Amino acid sequence: MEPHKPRILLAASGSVAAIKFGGLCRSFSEWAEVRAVATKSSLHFIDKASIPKDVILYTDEDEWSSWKKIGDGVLHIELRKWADILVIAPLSANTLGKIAGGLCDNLLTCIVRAWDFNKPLFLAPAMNTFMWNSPFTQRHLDTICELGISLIPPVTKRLACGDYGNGAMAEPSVIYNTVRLSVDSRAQTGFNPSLP
Ligand code: PCO
Repeated sequence: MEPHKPRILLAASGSVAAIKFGGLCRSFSEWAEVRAVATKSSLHFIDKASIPKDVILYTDEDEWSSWKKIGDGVLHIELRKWADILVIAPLSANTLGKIAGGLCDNLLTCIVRAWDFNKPLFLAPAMNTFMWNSPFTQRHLDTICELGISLIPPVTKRLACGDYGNGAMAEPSVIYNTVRLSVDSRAQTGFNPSLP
């Protein structure tokens, strides 16, 4: 059987860097099968018209709309089973904290809470420098590191509020290349996303 294209679940949480989410979906969809998840606050920054037509965008509203009776699929579980890889870009300070604490109060954090950590999960944080430098960040990153999650570190540049500092989301090309390289190297070691 031909291995299928990698199934990438791309998610955005509530940071101004979500303005770049449509572009990220576009670049990934040229190589992989992409589905997208957006939190309520990320929708403030996402231009839905920038999401490619073949990429389904799921939001919290979709979580329970198709569930009617026992046995019907539950969206966060379906997406968790479907995806080979989860990429959260941007990852807000709030969603970082929730993931580190195991909280799950929306579609995205429920997917993470149900995640199979044998499958890659990439996080690209984006937040103000004061938040990035807060002692909470290191605590949360330590937890995330223990779980085997891969961090795509933020960069130093002009931020949404005009401040200059670390906390800006890594360039979309860096996010794309990091994920692509890791998938290609797993493929070389015999990993096949179409096998269980
Ligand atoms: C609020 N938050 C941020 C988010 C991180 N910033 C970035 C970049 C953008 C412009 O290139 C906003 C995408 O600076 O990722 O700034 C802080 S004041």
